[in-house]
Amino acid sequence: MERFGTFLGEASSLSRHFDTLFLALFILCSLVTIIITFLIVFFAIKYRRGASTSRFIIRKSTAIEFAWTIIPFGLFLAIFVWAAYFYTELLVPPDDATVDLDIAIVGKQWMWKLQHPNGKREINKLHVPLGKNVRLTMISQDVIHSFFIPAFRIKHDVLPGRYITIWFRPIKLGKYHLFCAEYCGTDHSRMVGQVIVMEPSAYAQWLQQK
Ligand SMILES: [Cu+2]
Repeated sequence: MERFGTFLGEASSLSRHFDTLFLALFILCSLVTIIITFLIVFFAIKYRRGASTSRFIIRKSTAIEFAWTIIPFGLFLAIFVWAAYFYTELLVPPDDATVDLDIAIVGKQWMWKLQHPNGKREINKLHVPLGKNVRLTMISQDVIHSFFIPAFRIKHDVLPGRYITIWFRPIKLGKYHLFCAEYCGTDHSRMVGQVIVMEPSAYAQWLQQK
């Protein structure tokens, strides 16, 4: 069963971490919104035209000023550090020696071209073995594209003239959407594909097929 709050399947080792981060950010922002909205409405009513409330007593509290500046700052800074940590996780595989599979990807208007280590190529389809660390080295042939697999929670811009490396470890068999997430021209909306997670033995067999 899917976890509450997630409408997408969690199909990679990083999915859950990004979901928790998103949930924390959502809750924090909701609290800030609720508190500020409440205060706006509360003061608008309290100091409405004609209200008998005194407008001349001004009490200053440095402690309160510091508290409402430093506490939210600290909370949002923590979210930033948390997000930066997992962004680094996405870019850097746990250890170079633990990469099981290297895939080379070229984005172009309007398709994804992918190549496996033995030279086998595919277009708009990516077959990967379950439970293995897959490293993607991506570049674009023309404009900026963005490689996006929602179920894996991985998305990264693919640029012309610069290699980008990200990685993932699929934890669930199945077929998943692959999108281009950066508007790249007329047929951007058709620049879609499929990621197929297979048992390692089935993948090995598939790799040998002509
Ligand atoms: Cu594109």
